[in-house]
Amino acid sequence: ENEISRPKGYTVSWHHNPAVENHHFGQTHPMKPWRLTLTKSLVLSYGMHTAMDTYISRPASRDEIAEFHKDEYVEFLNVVTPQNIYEMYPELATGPQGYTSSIFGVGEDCPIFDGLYDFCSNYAGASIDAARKLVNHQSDIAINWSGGLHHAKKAEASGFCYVNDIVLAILQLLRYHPRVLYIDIDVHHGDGVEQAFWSTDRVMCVSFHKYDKEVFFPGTGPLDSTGPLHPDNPGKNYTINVPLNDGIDDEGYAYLFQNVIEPTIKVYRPTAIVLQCGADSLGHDRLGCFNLNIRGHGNCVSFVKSFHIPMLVVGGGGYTPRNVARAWAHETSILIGADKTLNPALPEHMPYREAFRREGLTLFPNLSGWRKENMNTRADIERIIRHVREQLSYIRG
Ligand code: ZLV
Ligand code: CA
Ligand code: ZN
Repeated sequence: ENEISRPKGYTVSWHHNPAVENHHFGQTHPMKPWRLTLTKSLVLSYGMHTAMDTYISRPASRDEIAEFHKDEYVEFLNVVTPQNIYEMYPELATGPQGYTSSIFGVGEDCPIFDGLYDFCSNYAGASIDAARKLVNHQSDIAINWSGGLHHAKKAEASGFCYVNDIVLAILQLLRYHPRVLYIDIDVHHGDGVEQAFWSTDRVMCVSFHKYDKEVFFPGTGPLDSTGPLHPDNPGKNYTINVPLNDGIDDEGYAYLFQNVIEPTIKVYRPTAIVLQCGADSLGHDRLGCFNLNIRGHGNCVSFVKSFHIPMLVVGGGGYTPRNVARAWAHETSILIGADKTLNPALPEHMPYREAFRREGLTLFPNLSGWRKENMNTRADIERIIRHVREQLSYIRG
C-alpha cells in the first residue's frame, strides 16, 4: 500500500524464518505456527518491512542451544521423531491415546512432531541473532515474533515450549549488558525464564499473568514469589510476579503495567530490555481469560519503548491466530513509529485477507466483549502496586 519510512534516529531489525511457519503440533493442538504467516502477511502488506532491517535468521547450532539446555536433552530433541519415539522409550506407549508418562517433558502439551528440531533451532536462532544485533549496536530494537517460548526448562519441554529462546537470547545480552530487564505479558507465567535467572541480580524478571494455583497453567508466580529467600543470594527480590484474575481490561492493565514497570526501570536501570508479547492475553483468545484489546496490548509495547533502552521483542502464546497477527502487526508499527499512520482498515490486497473477516477487516476489532467478567478489583490492583513498590525499596542503592 503506502511506503513507510525508516524511523528517525534509531534502527529496528526484524528476524524471521519461513522454516518456522510450516510446522504442525497436531490437528487439535492449539499452537498454530501459521499465525506467523498471517503476521508476516500484515507486516508486508502494510509495507512495514521497508522501515526495518530484515533478516532471514539461521538455525541455532547445537552448541548455542546447549548454552542453556542440557546436552542429553538437546541430543534427544535432535534425534527423536514421531516414528522412533516408542522404540526409544517403550514405557511411553502406555495410555490408549498416546504417551502419558514423561520423558524430557514430552506428551500432550509438547508432542513430538515431524521437523521438531528444525522448528526449535530456527525460532531460537532468530532470537539469538536478534540479541547479537543489539549487542553489536547494529540495531536498537530487534523483533522475533516466532520466539518467546518462556516455559522450556534446562532439560524439559513444557507448555508448548521445547527450547527457551528467551534464556538463550538473554545469555547473549549478558556478555555485554550488566543488567537485563525481562518483561512478560503472555497470559501465562514466564516460569522457565524466571527459574533460569532466579539466583542472579543481573536479570530482573517481571511477569504479568493469570494466577490460579492448581487450576491455571503453570500454577506458579504468586505475588510473594520474589526470588530466593536467603539474604546472601544475589537474586533475592530480583523477580516480580503480578498475579491476576480473569477478565482484566485495557484500563486496569495499562494502569497496573505502568505503575509496575516505571518504578522498576527507575530503580533497576536496565541497560537492555527483553519484552515477551504473548498475545493470549487478548480478549477472545482460545486459551486466555483476559479482556485486552489490540490497542491495550500494544500500549505495553509503546510504554516500554518510551524509555529508549535497547530492546528485544519476542512473541509467545496466542491461540486465535488472526488476533495474534493483528496484535503483532500493530506492535511492529509501534516499534517503527508508524502506528499513527497505518490505516486501521486492512489492506485491500493481501494474502489470507479472508482469515480476518470474522471480527471485521480492521486491525482493531472489539475484543473486550463479555466472555469474561473483570474479576480484578481496584483494591487488588492497588495492593499489587504497593507490594511491588515495597519490594523495589529493598533493592534501591
Ligand atoms: O502460551 O493441551 O494445562 C507460551 C504459552 O505460555 C496444561 N497445559 C497441562 C497440565 C496438564 N496439561 C493439560 C494437557 C492438555 C494437553 C493439550 C491443550 C489442548 C487443547 C486445548 C487446550 C490445551 C491446553 N494446554 C490449554 N492449556 C494447556 C496447558 C499449557 C499451556 C501452555 C501455554 C504456552 C507459548
Ligand atoms: Ca506472563
Ligand atoms: Zn501463554
